[in-house]
Order: sequence, then C-alpha cells, then structure tokens
Amino acid sequence: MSRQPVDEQILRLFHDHAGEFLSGERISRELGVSRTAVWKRIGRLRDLGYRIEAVTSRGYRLSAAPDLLHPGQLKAGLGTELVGREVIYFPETDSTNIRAHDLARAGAVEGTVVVADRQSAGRGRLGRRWESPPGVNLYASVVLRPTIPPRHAAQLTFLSAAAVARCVEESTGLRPTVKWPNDVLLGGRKVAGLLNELDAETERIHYLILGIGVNLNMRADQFPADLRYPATSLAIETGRTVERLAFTRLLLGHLDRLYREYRARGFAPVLEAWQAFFDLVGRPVEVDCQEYRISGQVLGLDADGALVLRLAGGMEQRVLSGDVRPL
Ligand code: BT5
Repeated sequence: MSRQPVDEQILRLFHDHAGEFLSGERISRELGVSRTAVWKRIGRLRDLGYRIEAVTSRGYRLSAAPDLLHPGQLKAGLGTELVGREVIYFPETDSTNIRAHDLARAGAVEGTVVVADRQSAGRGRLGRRWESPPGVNLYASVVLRPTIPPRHAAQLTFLSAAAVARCVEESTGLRPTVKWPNDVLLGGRKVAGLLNELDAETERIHYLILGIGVNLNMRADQFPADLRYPATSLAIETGRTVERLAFTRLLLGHLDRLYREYRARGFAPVLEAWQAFFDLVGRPVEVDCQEYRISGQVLGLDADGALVLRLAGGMEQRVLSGDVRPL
C-alpha cells in the first residue's frame, strides 16, 4: 500500500465504492491499519464535515462530502501525470506560496500542490494583499522545477494564466480574457490573480512556485473596499455556485497538460494558448511601469511574451512588465 495518510486512503476507498457500505474490518484490512485507527480517522473526517453513516453489521458509508480540497478527494479521479502528484491541504495557513517555498526547499517533488481553505496572509504582487476568505475560493501553489534559464521564468506566468482561463471558460461557458501579463478577467473584472515566485542562481532555477488565486464563490460584500481593479467571482458572473473540488481538478489537469507541452515544445504553444484570450490587440492602452508610464496602441506580443506598443510618434516599444489599462 502507498504512503498516503490513512484519512486520504479512506476517502479514496469511499470514492472507489461510491454509495456502498464498507465494513470497518474491510477498511482496516485494505489499509493495513487497526480497526481502532479506522474508527478514529472516521471521527476526524466527520469533524471536517464529512457525513459518514455507521450502521451495525454493514459498516460505514459516505453520504455527503463538504466541498473541501482534501487531498484524498482531490486526487481521486485526477488523472494528471505531474501536477498534483502530491497534494498538501491546509484548512488555514498564512499563504500557500510561503508553504510551497518551505516544501520546495525541503525537496518536494515537482508537481507538488499546496491548497488552503483560507489564507491569513494571502500575497499579491509587490507586497500587496490577496483577500482569502474561507469556504469560497481556490488558493493554490504549484511547485515546478523547470530546466530553463531564470530569464525565461516569466513564461510560466503565461502558462498559469492560460490554464486558468481555459478552466474558467470550461466551467462557466463564459469567455474570460487575460490581462497582460498575468490576471484573468470576466466581463473586464478580475476573477483570478497569479503570483509566480522563483528561487534561482544566475544560470539555474532551483524551483518555481505558481501561486494561483481564483474567486469562485466569493460574494460582492467579501471584496475589500479599496480594490486596485474591479473584481468579481465565477458565482457572481453566473449566478451559480461552483464546486471547488471539480474546478480544482480541472485546473490541475489543464496545468499538467500545458506544462508537459511546454517541456516538450517550448514557449510557443503556451503563448498561443494565452493569446487566444487576449483581447487588447489594436486597442489604445496605458502601461504603468512603476518608474514611468507610457501609452500607445497594442501591436501584439513578441516571441518572448513582451508587449509591443506603437507610441504616439509612431515608434515601436517593447514592454517587459507593468500594469496595463485599456484607454
Ligand atoms: C495578484 O496580485 O493578483 C496575485 C494574487 C495571487 C494570489 C494567490 S492565492 C494562492 C497563492 N498564495 C498566495 O499567498 N498568493 C497566491 P496583484 O496583481 O498585486 O493584485 C493584488 C490586488 O488585487 C490587491 O491590492 C487588491 O486591490 C486586489 N485584490 C485583493 N484580493 C482580491 C481578490 N480576492 N480578488 C480580486 N482582487 C483582489
């Protein structure tokens, strides 16, 4: 049997035998643990909100599962090769990116995913805050170990944005757009933010963390009052609750496929996937590059993903990073 924690294995058994009663004896035999251990773990799962019936002489049956991102449930039926090989779940943590850094430094395998129900110190870019209330959204960080030079790390931001955009489209039927280089919008409002962080030497990446926050069921009154950019959630846009587990499985699947494509064929297919959601070509924009601002018409992206603008005087300019605002 694998090294999976016992509660994950119990959930997997319930998943594989959906709707059936499983005797305590059978569970203990299949998992190679005592019946007391099974009983204790069932108690712990109940505390987490899993409704598990116990009927004398028949055993246990899972009758309702909370929409938690528990690894046992998340991994069941995931079917990815790389992303999600290990899943670590925190009911609450400071930031999944911080947890992922610690795990990566301690040698976590490529594809390890950290998810949390809530974050007490969710991070945005440049030290900003990411509002992370419990029970409603997705907060995930993926550990990757790509063999690329550090100057190519930004390519992975396009990869996570394209994966999120595909997933939003598939689960809502609505067409999202991407904001260069790294937000995903629905109806022009931000539904997802990405924070990719790097640990590298000059020539070599030790590891890279893809931090992904998607507003799934967040209500309008849960957003901070001082948003830098209008924001929304999938539920606000569709009027329907999104199942977090299903969305997360779908996202890990898209990340897995795109990342394997990236390793096999390089950046071009990733940029193409991203560009399918980019709607600013030909539009006038203003770019805030921190030290200065420029405005111009978007001509497109170059092969490295830099934004190419035509400035008022007719000159072309490449922009490597900055906040873009349509004019
Ligand atoms: C981002 O930063 O958009 C990156 C957010 C990344 C969050 C994920 S969650 C999992 C992982 N673990 C972490 O700790 N972080 C990552 P930025 O572009 O700087 O946007 C931050 C700004 O968005 C804030 O200053 C607010 O104005 C606004 N904001 C805060 N919370 C928001 C939310 N939930 N939805 C939309 N906008 C939000």
